[in-house]
Amino acid sequence: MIQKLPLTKAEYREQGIHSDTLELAAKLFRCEGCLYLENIYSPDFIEILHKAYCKRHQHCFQDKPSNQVYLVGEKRYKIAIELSSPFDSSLLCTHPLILAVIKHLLGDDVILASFSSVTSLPSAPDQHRHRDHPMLFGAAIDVIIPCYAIKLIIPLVKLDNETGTTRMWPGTHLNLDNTKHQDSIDLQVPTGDCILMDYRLSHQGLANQSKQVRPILYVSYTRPWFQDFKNFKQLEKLKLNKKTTRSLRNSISFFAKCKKT
Ligand SMILES: O=C(O)CCC(=O)C(=O)O
Repeated sequence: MIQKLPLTKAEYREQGIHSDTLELAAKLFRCEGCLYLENIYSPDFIEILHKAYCKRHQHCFQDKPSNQVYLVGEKRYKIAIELSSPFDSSLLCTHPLILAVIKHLLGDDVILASFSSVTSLPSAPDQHRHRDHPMLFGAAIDVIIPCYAIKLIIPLVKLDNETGTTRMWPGTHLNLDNTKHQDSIDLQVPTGDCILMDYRLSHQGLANQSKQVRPILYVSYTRPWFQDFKNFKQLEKLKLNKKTTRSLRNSISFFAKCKKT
């Protein structure tokens, strides 16, 4: 079971989160390693992003992977996205509701670490089960320490049994051996909803049995000392221009030169 954070009408209207709700978010996230946020974006906004994404990256959607993608499974490509219109919207990396939760979980000095996407092509098979990053020490302390890196998952099409959802194993961020834990959940996610996931959580993209490509946006936030050295071997972590660099700086810290690792 992955809990939905119960946001009140006032919280949606005022785009701010009450301290009690933040406490609940922290409790649920600590226990499950993920948190479901409903109705964060309007489906119309997601459709604008979806159309722009497909137009921009159409040339990458080939069975033979191009050098602009990084393979994260068969027919499953990680693609860097330039933060230019419409991806320069402040709602993506610095959404007030999401950022309030993220700062509560990772601290006020949180870093925006990366902005990227994963697209599965039609007939992509199940991805391998994995965590997003090796544990820090490979020892018991890894599952005692608080979260240090979070991935925000924003699907650009609805995730269901046809397009393939992301299977998650709640609680595995607190298990050193992630293969032991068997109770998984396959979330059905309409457009507009999003999910926060601890980097340590075990998960797997499921097969795309539809005829359309299935893109998901990922925004990563980390504590300032953490460096993701696994996921950006050939890709830029943040593709910024001068305008987005300037506007982002007012809301969140980031490393201006996010080199490939
Ligand atoms: O395609 C998916 O659903 C999951 C992809 C993912 O989370 C990953 O590659 O780390």
